[in-house]
Amino acid sequence: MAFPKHFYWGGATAARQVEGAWNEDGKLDSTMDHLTLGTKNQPRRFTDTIEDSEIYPSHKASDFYHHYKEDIALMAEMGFKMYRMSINWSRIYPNGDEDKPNEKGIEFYRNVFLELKKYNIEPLVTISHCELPYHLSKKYDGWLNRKLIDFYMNYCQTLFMEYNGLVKYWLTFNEINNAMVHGKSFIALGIQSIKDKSVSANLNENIDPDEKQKQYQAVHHKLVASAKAVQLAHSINSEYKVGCMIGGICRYPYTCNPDDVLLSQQERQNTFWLCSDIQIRGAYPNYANRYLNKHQIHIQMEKEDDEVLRNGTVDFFTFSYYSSGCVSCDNNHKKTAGNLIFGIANPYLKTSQWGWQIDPQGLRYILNEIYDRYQIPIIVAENGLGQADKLEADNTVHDDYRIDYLREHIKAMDAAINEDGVDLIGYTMWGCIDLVSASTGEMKKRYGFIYVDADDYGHGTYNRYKKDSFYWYKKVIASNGTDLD
Ligand code: BGP
Repeated sequence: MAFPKHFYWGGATAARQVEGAWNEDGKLDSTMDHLTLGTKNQPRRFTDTIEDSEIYPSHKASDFYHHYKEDIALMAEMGFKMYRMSINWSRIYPNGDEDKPNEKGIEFYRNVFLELKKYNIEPLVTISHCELPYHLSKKYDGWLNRKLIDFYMNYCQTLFMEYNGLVKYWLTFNEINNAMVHGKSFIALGIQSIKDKSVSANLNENIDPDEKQKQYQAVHHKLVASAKAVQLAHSINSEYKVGCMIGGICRYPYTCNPDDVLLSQQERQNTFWLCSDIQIRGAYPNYANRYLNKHQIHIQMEKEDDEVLRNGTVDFFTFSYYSSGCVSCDNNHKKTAGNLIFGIANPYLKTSQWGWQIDPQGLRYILNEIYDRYQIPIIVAENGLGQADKLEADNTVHDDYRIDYLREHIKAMDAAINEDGVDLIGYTMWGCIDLVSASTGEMKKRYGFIYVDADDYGHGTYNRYKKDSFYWYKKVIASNGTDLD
């Protein structure tokens, strides 16, 4: 069956993982520029100063900053209709709290958007993809400080004005719910409040209670900022469409024991639905109180917040989806890794090289859950397979494993649209060009259709090569999803 006529086929990246040029043309360091290289088993470390003996993968990343024309031409060759990218806040406002933006930063993204326009590729722009100007983290303690709302609004105002006519689709925050799930706290909190200054591929779900209180406060500030940004965008251009972006946490009850079923329902409410319920329905849901009371979390709110949240609901839903996991009252079961999800392994599923469970059917399942709840358009903003690739002597990469993964997920979307009636309008495959892994900092955990000749240590030519999946995706797009062979 065919996908809708104007389906947005495309790919996705984030500035901190693809751009590099971390201190060029007026840009200052972002929080992510302080994260060292890790591995599957060794956590990345957050350092206050940049240490000579360490490797900081975001500093060069895939060097998109200097290759964007070539990279966008390759996306166009595949037939992309949409490119999800993010803007590096510290390129536009290097410190985050200054009055005037950095013109060179503004110019860079304008050039990127013009390049996309040349090929009729629609940008989907994440305003804040898990990073902050480092100064905001250090001086204000990040999103724990309500002042961040004003700095963010200033940044948004600049983007909405400068790129009026070049961008239509915006996302306020990447995976805004991630602070509810794990200890990647510096994404929301500033460095003053972070106790465990490391990021690990096996994230720890047991957040310290004091930190939990701070996380929820910080997320509240982000939710208010998001709602204000939606209103601002619509007031500047009524054609602007602003979406939420939720980390896709799909967990099943491990057994039909009612205790497991109830627990999995509560987990989904607390970790998956909480933020989108607020961003789409405009208020904290009833079940939020149960969770907040249980953990003695008290969110400090201002008088205006209720109204701001009510009036700043988003236009569409986006989420990331890589894998699924299970929930059980019995903690003795085998655990699994995953993007944001860890927890109990599902015996019916296989895992990727990095231990993430592969579950295409889960994508159809969660798409139905989302659409039944909200009835607004949906974009799968991230989905893909991180795997080590081998560049052959003739510069080819035979990545049939990636093609298999993507094929099955595209079939699941097809069924969700054509059999279940879900209003899915786009698919931006994650890491369309190889980039630095968020959880480990590795380059060798590759997602792309386009191979970037660089290793974990920044060695390599940074030349771009087309993988087998490149030609395959080109065919998928040209046939609007009917030719998946
Ligand atoms: C999501 C992030 C992305 C991306 C992805 C894959 O949480 O939004 O930035 O990195 O996960 O994860 P990883 O890079 O750890 O493989």
